[in-house]
Amino acid sequence: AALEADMRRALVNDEFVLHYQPLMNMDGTMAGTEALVRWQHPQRGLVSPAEFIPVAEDSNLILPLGRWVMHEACRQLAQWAGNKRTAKLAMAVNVSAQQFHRPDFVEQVLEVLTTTGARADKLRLEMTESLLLKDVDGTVEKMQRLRAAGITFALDDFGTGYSSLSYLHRLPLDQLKIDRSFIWAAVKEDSGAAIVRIIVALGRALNMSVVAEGVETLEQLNFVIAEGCQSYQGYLFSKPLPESELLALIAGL
Ligand code: G
Ligand code: G
Ligand code: MN
Ligand code: NA
Repeated sequence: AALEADMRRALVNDEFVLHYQPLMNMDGTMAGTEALVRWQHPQRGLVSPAEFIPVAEDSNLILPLGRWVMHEACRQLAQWAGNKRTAKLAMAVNVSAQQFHRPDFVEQVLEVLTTTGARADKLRLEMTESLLLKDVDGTVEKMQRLRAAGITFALDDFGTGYSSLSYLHRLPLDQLKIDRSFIWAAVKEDSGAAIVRIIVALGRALNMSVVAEGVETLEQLNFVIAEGCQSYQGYLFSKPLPESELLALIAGL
């Protein structure tokens, strides 16, 4: 509850910031970035979302925080559109279940696009298996409305939740992100490699591009390239960065 009150104060004081982790194509070009929120706390320094997102999700705070993230990511996306070096980048935003299942979620996102001038076809929403399976009919309906505007969808942390393969084909997903635990296991155990292979085949069968998450070593990168992943994220290329550092990185590519 102390943390919750502190977060309310932080929202008012504008203490949250977004960092951006590159999503890399296998040819070395940058496909886009994933926006990841951090809390620039006046006393505690940079606080990880692993610490405050679960607290925000247990209260209603995830709603104003999620709105702030969506707005800030789209503002940044619109700004990048005006620069040759960054114009092609897509922006991925993580969406919490509470946020998505609000009745006005679709209108909220469309309004943010209008307000910021960001292009819908550059915005990708990342959602987890449990979020998507909560109310499949309602979920599909919302996704289709957002999709009609040009927004795309990624299934995040794939393999860690309770996926139901029977529902997966009903969801209009564009991208499947393999959870990092499988990428790490893949170069350690035969069974891990087999799981990655199956997930890539599943993605291909369902017409989704497949992203390897948490790539930390060249061995892992070579493995996921060989298995047919289309892109990757991970510390091997870059951790999530403040915008200024991301731009410096892009300038050096
Ligand atoms: O950036 P980092 O790996 O520390 O993030 C930790 C966790 O917090 C991840 O599961 C990530 O998805 C989640 N997270 C980061 N930013 C956001 C956000 O803006 N919204 C939501 N819902 N989750 C986020
Ligand atoms: O749950 P989600 O996939 O949205 O969370 C992304 C999280 O993964 C972020 O907190 C980010 O910092 C973290 N991350 C990204 N790449 C790597 C990596 O290569 N290794 C580790 N350990 N974490 C990573
Ligand atoms: Mn994510
Ligand atoms: Na993920």
